[in-house]
Amino acid sequence: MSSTPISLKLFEIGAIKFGSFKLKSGIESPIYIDLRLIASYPELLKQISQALLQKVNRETYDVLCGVPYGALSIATAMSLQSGCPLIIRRKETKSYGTKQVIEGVYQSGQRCLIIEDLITSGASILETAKDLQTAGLKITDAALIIDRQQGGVQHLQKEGIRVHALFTLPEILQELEQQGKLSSDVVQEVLTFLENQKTQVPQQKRILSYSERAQLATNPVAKKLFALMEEKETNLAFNPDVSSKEKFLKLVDLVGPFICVLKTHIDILEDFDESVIIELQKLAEKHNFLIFEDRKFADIGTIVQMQYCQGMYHIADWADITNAHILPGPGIIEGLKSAAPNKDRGLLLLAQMSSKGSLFTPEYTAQAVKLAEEHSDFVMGFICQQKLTDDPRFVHMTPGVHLASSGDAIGQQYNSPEFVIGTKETDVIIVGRGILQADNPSEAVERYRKAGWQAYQQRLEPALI
Ligand code: 5IU
Repeated sequence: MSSTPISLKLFEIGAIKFGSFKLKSGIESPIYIDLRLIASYPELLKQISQALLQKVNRETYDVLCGVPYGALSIATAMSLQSGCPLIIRRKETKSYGTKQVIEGVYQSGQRCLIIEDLITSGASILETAKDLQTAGLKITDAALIIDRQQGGVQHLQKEGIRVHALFTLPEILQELEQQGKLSSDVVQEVLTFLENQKTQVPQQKRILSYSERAQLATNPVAKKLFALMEEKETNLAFNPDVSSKEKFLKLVDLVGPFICVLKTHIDILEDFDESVIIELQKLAEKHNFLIFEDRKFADIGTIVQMQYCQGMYHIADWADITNAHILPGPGIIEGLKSAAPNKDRGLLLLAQMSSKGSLFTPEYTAQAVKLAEEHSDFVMGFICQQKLTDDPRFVHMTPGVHLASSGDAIGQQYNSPEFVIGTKETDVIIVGRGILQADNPSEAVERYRKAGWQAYQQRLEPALI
């Protein structure tokens, strides 16, 4: 069997088909490639993995990692044949909370060879490379079976990754034609299709720093926040969800030097009186942080106006930031905005929640982005679980962050600071119990600050971003 060319074998098992196929994008294609079928043909899998191992100098890597899922079996077969250890990248990290994105044994600084079945734009390889890099691995090479010749190799080259492909798609077509499996008409049709499909090599995105975004922000509180984050080197927000004002103020004084935002649920305090606000404002001045009352307004414009400015708490008087659900429509934003006309105030829109079974849908989240764009003088950003827009003016703040736990018994789901800032590309981590319930909260607050800040700095580095 190993004497049969791999390309012919791929055709024989139906991993490469010719005809008329409707792709996910709706486009009609004269060719269809599904290399996952290889896993069902052990001899072919062996032949392919041997060929891939021969393609890349063994001196250039320490571990192997297949892009999930198509290349997992290939990478495993390569590992078995070469004795080179394998690591696995999880694709669905979210539902696993703080569990590792990368499974297996490896050390920071080791070189990882990425294995893939097919390359089109290179996006899947880059995504895997980014997770591996976040885990401290070095990525210089990727080995794969087929290069569709649609820009992916050049894209990866720009990002510092050399691609070793067993075949280009035109080479396979030529081989099949020579073997009498394809007519020259079909070959020509497929080549023309591929030419028309050529993807643009995407421009490398440059990540803006917090201070650059301070210049661009259209809301005054967002401007202040971005600037102070850079100045204090912190993207950590803390919520001391405790019920006594004494404990609350003590904690705030303790964490103040390490945070950019202090998030409150003022109605949790059992002994609330005006002195809390006076002391809180003094501490905000002393330690240079902003105050965010996590009030989650959800009523019609006129009611939220009153809830924001009146009642026991007079939130608009002391909270730089508050937040609102968009369920009632744009009136809630207009109501809150008109309630604090002469103050620098910012509103965060609730676009996603961290809790299990949350009813937020992608369409609803997209509406939050649209409303933010339409009210960018007052709306400063989002409470969310991932970056929602490339618009640099908006701050993305993410609750549900913990270094040691994956959730609580009543629905909270946690991710790590590295995952939230590095992979999900949000801006601020919101931490409560991770610090509050730590044996040593003052040590924990610095640990969270450092983890969040390092993830941000890594994101700013141009390579592979
Ligand atoms: N919070 C969430 N998830 C959300 C939203 C708010 O946890 O989606 I919107 C609040 C609740 C709590 C804080 O005040 O963020 C998280 O605290 P812990 O880190 O202690 O779970």
